[in-house]
Amino acid sequence: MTIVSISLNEDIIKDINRLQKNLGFSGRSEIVRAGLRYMIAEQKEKENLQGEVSALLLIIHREEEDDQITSMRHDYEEVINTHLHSKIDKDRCVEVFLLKGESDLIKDMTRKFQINKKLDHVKLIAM
Ligand code: NI
Repeated sequence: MTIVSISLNEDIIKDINRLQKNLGFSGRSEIVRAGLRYMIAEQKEKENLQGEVSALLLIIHREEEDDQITSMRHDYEEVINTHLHSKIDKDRCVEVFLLKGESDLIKDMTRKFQINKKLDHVKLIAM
């Protein structure tokens, strides 16, 4: 195995420690490996999407990012069948997009939301 050093902030360290305790991982390296395997599997699943597809995109974000979503969604109107936006609690919202159309556009939309650091959780589910 190759040793790689990474920088993590305090919040992530806390989350890792919690995961280690709750899920019974033997160490931090094991958690990081599991997380990366998960991300690689997700990415492969996405890469396998081809042609016309149906998918669900789930986003959880802080309320103040509402405008961000509204401006981003305009580029993808042609694949958005249904868009549901609802408040979860005092300062968080959930967005559900039912998508149908060209897989490249759906993958592009997912990627744009996923690389946006202001959004807490972005998940694409292929149907
Ligand atoms: Ni909202």
